[in-house]
Amino acid sequence: MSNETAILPESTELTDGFHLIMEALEMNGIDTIYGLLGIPVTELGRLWQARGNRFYSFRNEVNAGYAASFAGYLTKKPGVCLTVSAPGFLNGLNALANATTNCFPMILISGSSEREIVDLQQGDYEEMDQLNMARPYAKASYRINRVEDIGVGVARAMRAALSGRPGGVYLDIPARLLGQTVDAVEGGNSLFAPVDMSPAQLPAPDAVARAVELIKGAKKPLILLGKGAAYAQCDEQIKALIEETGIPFTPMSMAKGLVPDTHPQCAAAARSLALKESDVVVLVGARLNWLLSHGKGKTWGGAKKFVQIDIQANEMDSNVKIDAPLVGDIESCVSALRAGLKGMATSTDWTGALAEKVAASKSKLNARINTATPAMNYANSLGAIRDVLKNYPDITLVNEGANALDNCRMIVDQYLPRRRLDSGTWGIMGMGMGACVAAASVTDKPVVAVEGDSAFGFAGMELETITRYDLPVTVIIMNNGGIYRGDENSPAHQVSCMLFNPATRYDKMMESFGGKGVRVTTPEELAAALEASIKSGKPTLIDAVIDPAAGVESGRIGNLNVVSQIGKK
Ligand code: FYN
Ligand code: ADP
Ligand code: MG
Repeated sequence: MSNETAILPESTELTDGFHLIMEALEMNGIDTIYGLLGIPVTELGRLWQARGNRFYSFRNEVNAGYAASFAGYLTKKPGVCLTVSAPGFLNGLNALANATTNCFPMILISGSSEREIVDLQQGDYEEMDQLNMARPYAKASYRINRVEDIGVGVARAMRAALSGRPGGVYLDIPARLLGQTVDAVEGGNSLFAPVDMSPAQLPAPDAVARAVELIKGAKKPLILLGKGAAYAQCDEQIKALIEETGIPFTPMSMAKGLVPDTHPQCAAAARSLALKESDVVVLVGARLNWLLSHGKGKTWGGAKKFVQIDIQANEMDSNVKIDAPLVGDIESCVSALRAGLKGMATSTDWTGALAEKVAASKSKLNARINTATPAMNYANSLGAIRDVLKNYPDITLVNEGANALDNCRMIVDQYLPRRRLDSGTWGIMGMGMGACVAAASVTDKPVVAVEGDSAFGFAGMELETITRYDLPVTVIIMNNGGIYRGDENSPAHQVSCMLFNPATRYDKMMESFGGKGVRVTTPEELAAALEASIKSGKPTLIDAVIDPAAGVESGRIGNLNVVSQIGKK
């Protein structure tokens, strides 16, 4: 170090790791960081804000990480999360793993302890080999050791998060790097913005021809839209493909609204029939994972051919044979399909059968929604929410829980792309409050979260974050007093492991942070409170008391649960 200082002329201006990291992020279009500060990154947060950038400071890193990942999904730009070392890093890593699983672009930046002490396991402050711990859970992991490598380190993180299949990237920042100095001009020159970070990837012409032939020959084609299609931001192309071919479509949960749920070709309300009876299924940015019964079994009925559009070549055949793989970016693939399918029409026998089922399912569901019950249930409370939200199509809906998730997905229609954020590929609980902050920070528009009371509990303290930033967020708690249900019998001298304290007042919790809290017990009260909170643009929590007996074990995925038969009569 002393040598380096000696060769610098006295008048040379210096910069340091703190400033170069901030400049590199700014150069890459990052203006917002979600995080939680402490040793050794505190000063980075302060300096970041002092430069006029935004910092959303959370109460637990996992929620900051979820916010970053959903911001990444919404903007097609990596969401950045900043944490302290070891425990802070581990909390953030949870969200990074979820981002990678969901194909959301995110960068987790964590401060870390001194390498020479960590590597000899000499017991440093928050000692942990973070880089290696992150590796299995991230799309890529890098450490920047030298101040002159900050430009290339940030560029690599950006490109790894965005290119091909998006994912989570870990960037390890040793404490010492932040304070390292370098000549300011030299440092500035080492930074750059990478060119074309998610380049178009055109599908091969023979792959397009194969897919076109298969789709043209189909008697009962179906398009399945996944959140990859929503992420791709080629909404008009996708709508045009659907409308020009007349093929019915069904959206995966976060693809709802990419084409409106009320579109005449939407077969969501005939989902089982559509999956079972279709003969050619075109997967657009959707994986044949557990959410689609791995493409086999009784969900899918008889013989089926699959066309799959995905940027990740080895996604093909992951569960069943893909008859026409289309490897490329969704916009290029969909536009190639449109050209090849010009003039195609879909059999009205097929579309008519689906439309009939859609109408029947909708009228059955409406009958449930319109049935008054002594205590609110999921159907009539969510029906009230649906009727309010249809007048605010631009609102982002955040949704998690088990029954709260499944019923809300079924009942509440979406009209615009990327307006629904939920538990995603892993079916996680706890993403809701982070997603609310992400949506509010990205859109500057109202956000409504429909939360199971259990799911909300994972991140309840972030109500303070929401009120501190005065975000236009309404959190609705579907409060049935327990996990799945609130009426489970407790064993002698114990409280059931599935129950919560029935005295809980979530509305008062919100009031304690200075937000508005409302408790409602009827669909009418719920609708009025929601309407008022959206209009107010103020942080609000609606504690919606529903029947403790409402809800079923594991929601609609009870088939995945394992139950002991031993000792059962
Ligand atoms: C859908 N449906 C409707 C409508 N929309 N009926 C009437 N009107 C409307 N608008 C019907 C649809 O046809 C289905 O009936 C049913 O409602 C459910 O629709 P959904 O939700 O699309 O279908 P399904 O089978 O539940 O979807 C499978 C799934 C989904 C796995 C993709 O359940 C899902 O995303 N689950 C995530 C669960 C999760 O992550 N939980 C968190 C962990 S909970 P039929 O056609 O008659 O079948 C831990 O315990
Ligand atoms: P869902 O849960 O809605 O079914 P998934 O997360 O399973 O959606 O699938 C999303 C898929 O979309 C991933 O396989 C991912 O590789 C793919 N994907 C994401 N962005 C693009 C893109 N721009 N072009 C092509 N494929 C993409
Ligand atoms: Mg509950």
